[in-house]
Amino acid sequence: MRFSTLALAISALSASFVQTASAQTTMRISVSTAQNSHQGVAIDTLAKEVEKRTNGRYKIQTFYSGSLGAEREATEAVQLGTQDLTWTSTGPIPNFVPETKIFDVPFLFRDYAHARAVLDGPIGQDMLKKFEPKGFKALAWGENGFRHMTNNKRPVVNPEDLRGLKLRTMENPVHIQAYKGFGIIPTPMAFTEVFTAMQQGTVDGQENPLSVIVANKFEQVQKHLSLTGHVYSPGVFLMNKGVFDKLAPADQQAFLEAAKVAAKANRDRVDADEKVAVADLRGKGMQVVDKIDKSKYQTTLTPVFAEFEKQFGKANLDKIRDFK
Ligand code: EAX
Repeated sequence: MRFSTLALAISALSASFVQTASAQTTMRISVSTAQNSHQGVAIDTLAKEVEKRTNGRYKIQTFYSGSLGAEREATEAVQLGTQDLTWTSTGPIPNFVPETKIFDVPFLFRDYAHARAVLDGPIGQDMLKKFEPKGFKALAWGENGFRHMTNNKRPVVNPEDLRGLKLRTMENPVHIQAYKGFGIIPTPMAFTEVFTAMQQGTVDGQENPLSVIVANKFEQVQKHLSLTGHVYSPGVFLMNKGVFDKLAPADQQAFLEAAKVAAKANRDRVDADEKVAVADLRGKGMQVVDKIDKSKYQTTLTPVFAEFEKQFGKANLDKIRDFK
């Protein structure tokens, strides 16, 4: 073989190798709770599905327990582009996309079927678009779950039992406003500090879905759980918009489809957790109040709901409440 042909063959081969090597991109994603959880399943499934659908050209490294920062920091990092992706609850999101606040109104969603239908329907899909001007591509809604109250002071049966409790809240203005309506002393703080705060008695308690309570072993530092289900907590898969926009159209589709599969795995894990969580937590020594008259809690919040109707528009709240 003439030298020049051999040289051409070698350069073509090395070019294709460089192309293959450079085509492999590694991204990072994080959640604020342990891997063995509904949030861990969400990002593990996303990583698996993206790698499969892009034939290994995109790998996603997964980080748990807030190791890349709590939800607010991780969301900021994704917005800045120093982190490619995160899965977060909507806790800190009103600080980035204020329109999402409406989803954090207590007792807005009837049950899981209702919440999922709203988020996967036109209302929720339109809301995902509102992330884009803020530098995010919101790939899909995930799920954190209906939130319940825990504390170390006393059983909470009626809303009056909440009065004076110092509870950690997410850094979410809607939650803080509502919990004040119960007479709670809200103490906003990043999730990564919550376990220690309860252990040291800095706060009397917190509120979170059963999946979070179980995954983070809160029964070790909390005596009382009340199944208030006072608010639904959506999750969301966020990607830096610039990174997403640079993807080839087929890869953008791959990320979006992967996120849909991951959202289903995330929700399935919440369903599975909720079947066993109460018995599990009782077995580990928590006192669980499972007969809660939600109408009493809603009545207590009447003045706050009047505020929310002014803030969000009664029609917009009713559109969500009445969505079938
Ligand atoms: O992992 O900060 C919170 O309470 C959120 O529910 C978070 O997703 C817990």
